[in-house]
Formats: sequence, structure tokens, C-alpha cells
Amino acid sequence: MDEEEVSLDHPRATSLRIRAKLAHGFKIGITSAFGLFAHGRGEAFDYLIGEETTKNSTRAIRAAAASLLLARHPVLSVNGNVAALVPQELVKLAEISEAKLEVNLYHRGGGREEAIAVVLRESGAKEILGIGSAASATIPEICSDRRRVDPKGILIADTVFVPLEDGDRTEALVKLGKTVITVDLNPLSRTAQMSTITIVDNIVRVMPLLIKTAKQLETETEQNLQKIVKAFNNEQNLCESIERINNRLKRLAKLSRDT
Ligand code: PTJ
Repeated sequence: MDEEEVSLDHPRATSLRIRAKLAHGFKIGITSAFGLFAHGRGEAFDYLIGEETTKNSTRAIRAAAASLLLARHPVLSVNGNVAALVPQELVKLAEISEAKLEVNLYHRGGGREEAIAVVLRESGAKEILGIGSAASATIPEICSDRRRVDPKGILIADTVFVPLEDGDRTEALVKLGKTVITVDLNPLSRTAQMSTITIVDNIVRVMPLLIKTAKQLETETEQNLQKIVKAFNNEQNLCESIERINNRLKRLAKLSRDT
């Protein structure tokens, strides 16, 4: 089913449209089959969170926007899922934060990098790092293709935005002293726990808000941006997400006991 074929009055229309985007991404060779499983896991956590942007997500988005604006060499890492879901938003965020876009995949090959580059170019990207032999540098302690990075991008970045990431690379990037910003609906994942700033929310809700917040903060002084980043506590934020899930489950359990 294509995105346009999803009936607007279907009770799960938003969720079905997101699925359709990913299915299309799979069909045109940008999303991997593993990406579809990853999305299923994300959906389950989104359901538990309540499919909305929470207060703690808003707080993390603000800290992420401030961090990107403060960075000297920010890089937005693009995988097959985010390329299918939010390509235009990635290009916009890169423009506002003066960040580089780098394609970095868990599973390379099969023309996926090139297909993702086409989608990003169609969305307005001028420069795309990490394609083919451009990913000539290696970051240590990663088993997947994600260790291959661009010397003009992730290798020299001080701040890396890595939405829908796996734990290995997050840990490696943090060990290299980089600020790591992630978007992950699962607050228990290794990525969520290891990152400097974790936005526990759906990437499709996060990107427009991140762009809006970066625009609002663009004119702030470096000192004020530093204050926002310093005031943010990732551990506390993650605890709040877990508590939210816990409380929602308790409420649902009570409802089913009472009926
Ligand atoms: O395109 P590739 O080859 O680089 O592969 C990308 C995937 C996503 C397959 C790869 O990075 C992977 O295997 O990721 P994981 O380890 O499954 O982690 C993905 C995390 O993203 C999980 O914790 C999901 O809950 C979460 N997630 C999935 N969809 C969304 C999401 N978080 C936010 N928004 C979503 N839409």
C-alpha cells in the first residue's frame, strides 16, 4: 500500500503512513530488511509512550538543537530508515546547523548508499559524505560497516547526530570524545543509555521540532546555548521516559482489572 492510499479516517492512519514510507524505502532500495524489524520495535515503544512528544523529549530536543548550533564540526548521520522517513527534514536541519550529511550504514552494498544519496539530493542536499570509497577512514571497536566513515565527516566531527542507531557505534563515538545525539523510542537501548543526548520520541515527530527549535535558538549567544546544554541531564530524562511507560502500563492494567 502506498502512503496516499492510506485512508485519512483510519484510526491508525499516521502509523500506517509511516509504515508505507518505509515499505516504499525498502522497495526503492534505501531501507534494509533489518530496518523494517527495527521500525517494528520502535512502533511498540511508541505505543507504550503514547505516540506523542513528551516534556522530556521537548527538553532533549532543545539541548540537541543547542548542541548542534555550538558544534564546530557537526555531522548528521543518515541510515536507510531515516532516509525513507525524513529526508527533507535532514537537509533542512543540516542547513540551519551548518552540519555535514554523511551516509553511514549498518549494512553497506547493493547500491543502498547511492540510492540514499539520490533521495537526499532530490531533497535539496548539495554535499553528501560517506558514499563508496569516500568512507575511507575507520573508527575502532565496531563490528559492522558502520566503522567505515568519511575523513571529512564523522571522523573529525565533534558532534554527531545518529538517529536510530545501534549501541556499538554510539559507544565507540562517545569513547572518541564526540558529543552523540540520538533519537530512539526505546529508552532502555544501549544507544539511548550511552548517548550524550537521547531524544525518546519518533523521528517523524522529532525532526520538525528540532528544526523549529534550532531556528529559534539560532540568534542566542554561545553562553546561553552552553547553559541549555549544561542544564540537560540525560540520565534523569531517560528515567522519566521509563517511568512514563511504567505508569501507563499500570493504568492500563488497572483499567483491564476494573472491567
Ligand atoms: O540502514 P542501516 O543498514 O544503517 O540499518 C539501520 C537499522 C535501524 C536497521 C540499524 O541501525 C539497527 O539495527 O538499529 P537497531 O539496533 O534495531 O536500533 C534501532 C532503534 O531505533 C531501536 O531501539 C528502535 O526502537 C528505534 N526506532 C525504530 N524506529 C524508530 C525508532 N526510534 C525513533 N523513531 C523511529 N521511527
